[in-house]
Amino acid sequence: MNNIDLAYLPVVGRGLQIKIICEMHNIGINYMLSNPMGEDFDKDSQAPFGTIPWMKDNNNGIELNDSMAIVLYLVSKYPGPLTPQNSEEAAIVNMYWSWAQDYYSFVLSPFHDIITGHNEPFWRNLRLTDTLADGGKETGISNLTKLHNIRTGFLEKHLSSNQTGSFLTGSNCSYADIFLYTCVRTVQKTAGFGILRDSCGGDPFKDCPTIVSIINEVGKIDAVTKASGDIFEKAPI
Ligand SMILES: N[C@@H](CCC(=O)N[C@@H](CS)C(=O)NCC(=O)O)C(=O)O
Repeated sequence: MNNIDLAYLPVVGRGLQIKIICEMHNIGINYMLSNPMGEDFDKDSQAPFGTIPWMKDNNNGIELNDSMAIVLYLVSKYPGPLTPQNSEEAAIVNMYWSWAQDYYSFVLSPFHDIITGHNEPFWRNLRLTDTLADGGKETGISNLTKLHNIRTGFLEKHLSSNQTGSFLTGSNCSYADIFLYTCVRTVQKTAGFGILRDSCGGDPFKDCPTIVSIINEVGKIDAVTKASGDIFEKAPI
């Protein structure tokens, strides 16, 4: 069986989508927990960019240190149901993937700072932002809730007038659907994102029926439930 080393954290984050994709494409994973939430891998010295996810393909030794690069590599090197059929399909899937990546980076990730109480500058090497600055927690949550509504509002409007099947790009599930699924379920279910649910009156996706119907379709795929296990119930974020 194909086999990769994958270093990430014991949270949903940017790791679960890679696990699901591996499950769907029959790729075995040696899962390593990185600092600051594990000791199998030291992202600061072992990952070239100091971030995770990081992966190494044990078949050929290639190492990759970016989630999208990892996913694009895996679906092209080890073809399966998520491999795009042509350049046009790949381009559209990548566009939706990047929607989810932006939503994760600019909405979910700043929420992580509030949930975990981290507000020191440079606690992450990727950005110099303090979500709690200029108004503290309440203002931070209110601003990010606004951003959540704007971002999801654009996607919902676009999908409700363009969607042609059960998934983002038609009748087949893509790796972008998988990332959208992990983001939406994180917000709907994890304990930490209770603050966003409360801030939205209970359901942050109440005005997003198209997004929710896509997510529910993704949730029916066996490999998705198998790879997810009880992570949404157990992981904090
Ligand atoms: N563009 C990168 C971003 C990776 C990223 O931000 N990873 C976070 C965890 S989800 C991280 O390693 N943060 C630690 C840091 O920035 O120092 C990717 O998608 O892989």
